[in-house]
Amino acid sequence: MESKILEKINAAKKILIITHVNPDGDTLGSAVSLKEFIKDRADILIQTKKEVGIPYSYKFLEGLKDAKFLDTVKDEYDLLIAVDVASVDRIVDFAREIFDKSNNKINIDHHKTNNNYGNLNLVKGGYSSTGEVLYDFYQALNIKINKKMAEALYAAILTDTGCFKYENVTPDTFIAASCLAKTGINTSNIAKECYDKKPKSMVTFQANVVSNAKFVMDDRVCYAIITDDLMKKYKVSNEHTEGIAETLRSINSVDISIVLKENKEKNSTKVSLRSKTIDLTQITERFFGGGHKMAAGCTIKKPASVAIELILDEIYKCLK
Ligand SMILES: [Mn+2]
Repeated sequence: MESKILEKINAAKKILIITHVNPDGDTLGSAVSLKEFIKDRADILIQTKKEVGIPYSYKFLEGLKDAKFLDTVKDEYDLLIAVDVASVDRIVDFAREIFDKSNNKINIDHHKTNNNYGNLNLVKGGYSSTGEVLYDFYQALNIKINKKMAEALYAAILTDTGCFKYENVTPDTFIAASCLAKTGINTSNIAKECYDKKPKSMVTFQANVVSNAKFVMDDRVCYAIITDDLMKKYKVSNEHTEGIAETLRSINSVDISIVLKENKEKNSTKVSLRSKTIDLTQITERFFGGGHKMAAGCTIKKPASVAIELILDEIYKCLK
């Protein structure tokens, strides 16, 4: 599979590397490593409007500088590579049109729920991150990982493992991280860029959300609802909700934390779940969502007040 993918990359004139909606460090870092490898023939797509821009934590990745956005990307690519995109519905709007039309799609991912939607699929379900999948990809093909690629891959692995904390970490993850560190990248600085660049509004907003969280089932389950009005009040956007579910899960008694982000206009609610012990994919799959065992999500076409009842019903069944 690796050499088939390399053939496709070598044969293509113009390549679009597609990151998933609500981009995280894994999708962006993976994309940057590919861009640094392919160079000028490749563009990275970030699925927001240009005015929203590059997520604040990942501006240090130089490869994102000339990224395309949903309102600036053109239909001019003969090869599409989706990185860390668990399912096609994480590709939206015009990007989805381009994607559905193409017969030359590569899918590189590590989500167990990935259904191999590409024409070529490099999906390794047990891997910590797409960054680690790509690290192996370069190794298998004897492709030299330069410092810029290493920096991006390290950021991808670091963030998708919660700083090497999560269950998805294997001995091979540390080997990959070690080899990347040996290229001479500044690992401490990468961690600072990823975690210590939060805007003040984000931290105060999150403090508000956390302090209004509700606890049920003897404090084993905890949930917080985020409304558009609250986000407007603090002048924050979607990327600033990142980390709330992890904060709630870090409470001693909590098994499952839930963050519900209500979109009044669309009458729908985006649900993010985090768990310490329960496999969440059995819950999110009922709502056509996906993810990993300990971190998963779904979108429910109901207001948050209804969505939480539906989710809690499913959780009660699992916790019983
Ligand atoms: Mn990932």
